[in-house]
Amino acid sequence: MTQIPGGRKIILVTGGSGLVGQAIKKVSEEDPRDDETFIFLSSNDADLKDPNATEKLFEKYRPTHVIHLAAMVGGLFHNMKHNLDFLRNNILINDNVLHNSYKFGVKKVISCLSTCIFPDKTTYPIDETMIHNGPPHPSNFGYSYAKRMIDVQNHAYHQQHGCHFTSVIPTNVFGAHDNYNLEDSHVIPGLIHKAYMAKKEGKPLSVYGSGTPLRQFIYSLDLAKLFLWVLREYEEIDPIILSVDEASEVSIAQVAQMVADAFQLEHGITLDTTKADGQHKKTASNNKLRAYLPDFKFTPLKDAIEESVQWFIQNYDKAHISLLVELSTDFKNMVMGYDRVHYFGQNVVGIIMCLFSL
Ligand code: GFB
Repeated sequence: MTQIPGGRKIILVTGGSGLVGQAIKKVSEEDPRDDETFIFLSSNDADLKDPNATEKLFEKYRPTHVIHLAAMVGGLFHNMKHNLDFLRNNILINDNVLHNSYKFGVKKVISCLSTCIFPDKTTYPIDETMIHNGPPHPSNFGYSYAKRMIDVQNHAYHQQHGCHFTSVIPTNVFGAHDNYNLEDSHVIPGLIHKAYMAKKEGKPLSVYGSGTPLRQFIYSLDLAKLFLWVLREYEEIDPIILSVDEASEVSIAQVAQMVADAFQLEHGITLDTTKADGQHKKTASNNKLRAYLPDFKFTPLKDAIEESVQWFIQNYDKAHISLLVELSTDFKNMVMGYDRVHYFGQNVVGIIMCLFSL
């Protein structure tokens, strides 16, 4: 085990440029500790699917602690199309990060799972003891089995080498710096992106599916505060669910209405029932968390949606939006001679296509 003089924590955050990573960056800067130094990595720093590149990273930073967020992630529709990639990429990333954490004597690793990994056929509410009790929902079995393996790896490293690797299981996360790509995104960033365009085009917000599925949504900033608590205080190898209370569970239609209200949409929402609903519900118990933190205050969902919408509007130009999806909408508009200036300013490829269309 590497002993760091003065007990300083060097905390490596894999996937540090994404939704949860950026929230941990914000919260850790607002609540700094003298003995903590955070290093936020992005996929530009190293391809964690590559064992040699991962080893070089650990060699370079010699972390004492790791918050492991890096993963192939995505919403229902992305999972349904890429279960094999989700399985293989996440297994490779997780094995490289955990094995190098062992080799470099990392004192603590916190990996991030998700409540979608729990069995689909189960009793509710779901709790931490049920993680391996049967197959996950077929829409995301690749991601789910790869993430379940982390819990198995954590116990194996602890049993054989005494390592202190643990994991947290958040419910659906949302907030600033999300992925707004309409094909790959989760539901809330997808709705925020579509509401932004509906506002611009004076149209209703199209909600995929029946709107009846139920979800517990945790705001990225609340999750970040809980990650810092786990880093500093949580000593178990067993995972812990990080979720809002069961009473805060809402339907997709209810959360879509909150997004529409935040944009003050005038044409309401429509349901596109040609699209899948996915898992009907994955109601999770946060009793274990509440036993540790009975007074933790979660941001009310409506307020968190408002803040997330304002962030997207103010950061639209640099938000993670897929170019192709953007082009098709605007290309149609451009061809109809609308919004030309916006087009040229934004997209190199757009310019080429413009030139092509002139
Ligand atoms: O966040 P989401 O994509 O994934 O939410 P899951 C899907 C639910 O939202 C479905 C509805 O019921 C969709 O029909 N929905 C409505 C939309 N409009 C939209 C939209 O514009 N985009 C999307 N994406 N959904 C994921 C797992 O499950 O949960 C992942 O597949 C991960 O692996 C994530 O665990 C947290 O909540 O169904």
